[in-house]
Amino acid sequence: MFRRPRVFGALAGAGVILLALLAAPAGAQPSAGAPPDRGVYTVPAGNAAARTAVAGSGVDVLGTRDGTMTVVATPAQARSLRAQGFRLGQVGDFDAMLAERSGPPRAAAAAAEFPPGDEAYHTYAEMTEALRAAQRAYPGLARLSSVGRSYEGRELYLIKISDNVDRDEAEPEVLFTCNQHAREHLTTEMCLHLVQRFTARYATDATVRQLVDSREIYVLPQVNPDGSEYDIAGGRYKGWRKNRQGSGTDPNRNWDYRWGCCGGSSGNPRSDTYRGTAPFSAPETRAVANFVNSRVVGGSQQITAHIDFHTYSELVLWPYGYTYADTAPGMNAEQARRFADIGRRMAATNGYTPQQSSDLYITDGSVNDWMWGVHGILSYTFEMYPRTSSGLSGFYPPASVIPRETARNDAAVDVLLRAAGGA
Ligand code: 0X9
Ligand code: CA
Ligand code: CA
Ligand code: ZN
Repeated sequence: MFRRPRVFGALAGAGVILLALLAAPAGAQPSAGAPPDRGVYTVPAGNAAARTAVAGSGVDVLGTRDGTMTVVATPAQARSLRAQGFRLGQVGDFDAMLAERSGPPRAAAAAAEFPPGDEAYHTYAEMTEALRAAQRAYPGLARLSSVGRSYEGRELYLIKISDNVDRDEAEPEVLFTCNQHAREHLTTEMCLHLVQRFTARYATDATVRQLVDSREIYVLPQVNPDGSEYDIAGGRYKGWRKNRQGSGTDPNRNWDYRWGCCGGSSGNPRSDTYRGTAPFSAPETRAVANFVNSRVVGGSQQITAHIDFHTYSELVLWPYGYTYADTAPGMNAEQARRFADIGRRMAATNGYTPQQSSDLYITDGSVNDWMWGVHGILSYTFEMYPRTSSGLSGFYPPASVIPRETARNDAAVDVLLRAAGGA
């Protein structure tokens, strides 16, 4: 099933450019393709329409909590928001904050790795090895495959966990996806924690055993491995969100349901919410969608529930994202109530705040809208730890929080796995 990655010629070329970047003083070079002198700001925006206006202005929204957004803006974007009446509070300089969080520059020749102190986070190679190890240790429970390749040619690994894992049994199927957004590294750890928990604890934990025996669990730890590797290349964080196709497509604006419909994405390739040239123009979203499409068996979708993990803000979000309305085509009042009910039950276990995703701001072309709108899959977004942050550090919490913040979602995940059976 596995072919050898063939990207690394191209990557070696990119490495030369990186070397040139690293030769410059730390913080002097903006991220490739990004405008210089970007500032991190807080922006009070007390209602969803105001937040949609801020998100739609082209700034990079880092997090949203209690009516205050944290954004990265160019001087022109900051001026324009102020001219619209928004009160911006300057938190710091984007590149200076990244340089500070990354620590002293490392030898450019070093292999891809997280900055010193953050090595417990998994690189793509380490994530791959962790999945292979799970399959080796639990061959009857875990089966590794790939749904396709990223733009730069990396395998998009998928691991299935169930009893009789090699058989397609008549059990509700549940999908967990992580790392659509490159810099949201804690989510990769979340997916790897799920793999660990549902394999290593199978023999001793009755809850785990009952869930694994009665469900077919699919975990896809890195939807956007190119972006994720780029974000840590050279041991220096770049605050990168998108994939690495051209100047980058936001995977979570590229799904083929009401794509680009409603002011919840950008048509500007430089924007951090660029929706791409067409629905599923990103190979990563196309590949995940092909996998989900392939789970329609005998006319019925086998996957009944899904969580897409993001950071940060500690939220449980449900569709639709493209409209403020609670009900819309494909979402009647009873279905909206079910989303809210299960969303609230999950949030009660982890202390997150439950809401319809458009209560945050409008997003179009997001994964949840496609999963539900096209396939009727009960699909949620979790925005993980931290609850608030004064800037980029929200994406780069210390590795010491990984065990606590991933285990924090165990009970919520179990609620969803049970709900996947119709409960
Ligand atoms: O904007 C996003 O894509 C997500 N937030 S993030 O800060 N991680 O980028 C929120 C997506 C929620 N929207 C839907 N679920 N529709
Ligand atoms: Ca099974
Ligand atoms: Ca099945
Ligand atoms: Zn995200």
